[in-house]
Amino acid sequence: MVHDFDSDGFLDSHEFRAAIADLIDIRSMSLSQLNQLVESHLNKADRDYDGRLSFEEYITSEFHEVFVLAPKSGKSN
Ligand SMILES: [Ca+2]
Ligand SMILES: [Ca+2]
Repeated sequence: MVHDFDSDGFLDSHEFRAAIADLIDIRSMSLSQLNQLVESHLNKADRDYDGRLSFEEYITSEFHEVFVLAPKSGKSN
């Protein structure tokens, strides 16, 4: 996984946040919005509730599609 910085095979919440920050334009959202986004997507994707995402959770989660579809460089103004 690209964002698995410590190469332990899991995305923890910090790595997951970095993944989101890398894939969508977080400058357009507030910190609380970002925290909410990270938390909600992590909770949805974390199917075994260990607080981190395995590769399987990562690739099968709906946020993976969100990431793929996210207009990273989209500028609204
Ligand atoms: Ca990791
Ligand atoms: Ca998990």
